[in-house]
Amino acid sequence: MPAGASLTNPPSPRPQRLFFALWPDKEAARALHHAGRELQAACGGRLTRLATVHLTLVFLGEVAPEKIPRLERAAASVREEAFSINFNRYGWWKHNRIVWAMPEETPPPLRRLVQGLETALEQAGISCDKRPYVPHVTLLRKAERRPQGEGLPGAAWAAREFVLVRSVLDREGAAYEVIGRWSLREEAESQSASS
Ligand code: 2AM
Repeated sequence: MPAGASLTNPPSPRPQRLFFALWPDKEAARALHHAGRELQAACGGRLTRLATVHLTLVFLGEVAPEKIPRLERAAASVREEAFSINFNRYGWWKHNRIVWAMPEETPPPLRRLVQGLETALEQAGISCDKRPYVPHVTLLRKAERRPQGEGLPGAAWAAREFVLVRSVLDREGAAYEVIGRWSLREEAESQSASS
């Protein structure tokens, strides 16, 4: 038993690193992973694994496990329509050496989804990253040179649900586990809800 712990007063479970995200279908994941591989040839760096390609919506950071039910209720209160995104811009951030894919234009339902989640979390008393939202899929980390992304095809992605993800660091980088999922409304459903 670790020093300081006792049977009558067990140590509280460890905080978990969590974030809300969109997870791509197989085709979109493959297209983005392929783009990452092409870009890697020119700019080096570490390629995001196919299984971990994702779009972060809201980053929560370390969350105490007892807050998770509240977090889930907040997520369930967010109602947004399904939408599609076309990741057709490739570029990098020099300061953190990330090579990314972005949509040329952010779809309004994506922006509303992020704002809806942030508001629901705030009302539930759960803090999250407050920096302005920049939708991006990280394709490479520790890139050595600026990418030349011209001529690469875009990747279309149909978002039908959002997920809550736990991130655990392992020897290969971050391993992600989906611990909750919520559907976005299909068009017919959105129309009948708004009429
Ligand atoms: P990144 O790919 O740009 O690093 C899991 O770490 C996910 O959360 C990644 O998509 C990562 O974005 C994002 N993330 C990590 N730390 C973050 C932070 N402090 N603020 C916002 N997003 C963060």
